[in-house]
Amino acid sequence: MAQQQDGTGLAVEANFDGIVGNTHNYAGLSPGNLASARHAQKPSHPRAAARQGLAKMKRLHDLGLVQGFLPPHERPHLPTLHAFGFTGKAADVLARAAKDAPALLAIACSASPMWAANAATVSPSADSADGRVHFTPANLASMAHRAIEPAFTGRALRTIFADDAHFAHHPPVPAGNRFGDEGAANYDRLCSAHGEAGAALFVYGRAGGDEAGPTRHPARQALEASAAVARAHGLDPARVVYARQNPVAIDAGAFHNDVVSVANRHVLFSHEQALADPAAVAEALRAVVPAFEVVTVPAAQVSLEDAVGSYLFNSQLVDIPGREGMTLVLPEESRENPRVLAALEAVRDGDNPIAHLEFVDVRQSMDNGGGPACLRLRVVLTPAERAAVNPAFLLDDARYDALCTWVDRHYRETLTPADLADPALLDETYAALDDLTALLGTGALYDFQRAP
Ligand code: SUG
Repeated sequence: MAQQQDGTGLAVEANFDGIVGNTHNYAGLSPGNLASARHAQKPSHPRAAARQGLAKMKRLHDLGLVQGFLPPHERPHLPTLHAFGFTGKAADVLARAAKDAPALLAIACSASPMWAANAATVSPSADSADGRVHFTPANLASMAHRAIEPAFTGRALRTIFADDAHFAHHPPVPAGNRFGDEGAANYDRLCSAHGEAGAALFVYGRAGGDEAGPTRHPARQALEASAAVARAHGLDPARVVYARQNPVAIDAGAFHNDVVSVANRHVLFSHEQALADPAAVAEALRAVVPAFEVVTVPAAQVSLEDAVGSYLFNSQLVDIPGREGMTLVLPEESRENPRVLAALEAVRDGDNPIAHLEFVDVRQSMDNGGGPACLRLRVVLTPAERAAVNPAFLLDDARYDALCTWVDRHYRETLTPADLADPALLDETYAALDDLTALLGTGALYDFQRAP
């Protein structure tokens, strides 16, 4: 009862999706991410990509969920190109980078911050020692184009979750490939209700100097980084479970665990081969959350290859208000593979808490290896915490319309790799972001707006 009176029993999981940036492109920057490699150098469609992302947010908002968003990052990011030694007028910087080091230009232009699951790890107030919501931006140390994200991510999170009474912000875990942190893409929280203390499940691909990792593709998440985040957030060690990701899954293209698992409250929906030792993990989780339940899809039904190709596990497992049973929000691609669709229908119709399937079109993101779950950062909020969120970053019908109009005004329909050096694209970025910060009332948020 006390839980209900102080409002914590009414805590909800909000989703903050990354708005797709106007330079959304396919540069093949992520080894081990098979979709990124497959689509490298293909033309992209930034306007469609951003509209698909907004449509997903609107769909979840209309279904009754709390939906927020994170702003796109400034790309091309001139300070990154300056740091690589390209100086002078903006147009010259872009032209010389394109000629001498196109890979560096691609790094400075990637719209990868759209995958908000990698933005940070977030611990709800029910789990932290000081009763605040804790945020640690991911250092994303293992991929150069993503390692430039944490500084702005931290600034954006502090802008959205500004109230110190409710929100605590930590610096990223010191970088270095051995301490790679990929944020919430390798973190799930199991609990009986969102407002009650839960179990934090951190999945890692590498640990210390051990050699138990994958052999073909990089393991991005380090155990040491997860442990640092758990300490910084004041999590109770008795409620933290560390689990090794199955190296076979990483080698099959599951570069983050959220490609092969997703959780909601007491339920983990997972591929049989997602974790190295699923039985031990289930036992550890059940010790903290007695109602813990795992819904496993056997490899005999859906191979890892089909799982990675269709992203059925990169779905959002949510409670829709007024609906009995949980809902999986899945990418369209997962109903195009007959084996995957059959497995999903068996789950929906089986004796387990998952009862509904919803499909969304996020194909532009999918082609770079990002499904519905990659696009969102989960933040559990009590009513008081929700009231303390900067309301400009919460989606409602009017905000959705305004963002659609903004995208249509500023985003190109098509972008090719050669376009990244076009100085007009930089001008378009600055005009778009100036309009966005005016729309959101943030004042100077971006580097180019703050430059002396
Ligand atoms: O980090 N793709 C992203 C996809 C991230 C998906 N996120 C989660 N699974 N949570 C990545 O590999 C590709 C960019 C390019 O190749 O242009 C890219 O960064």
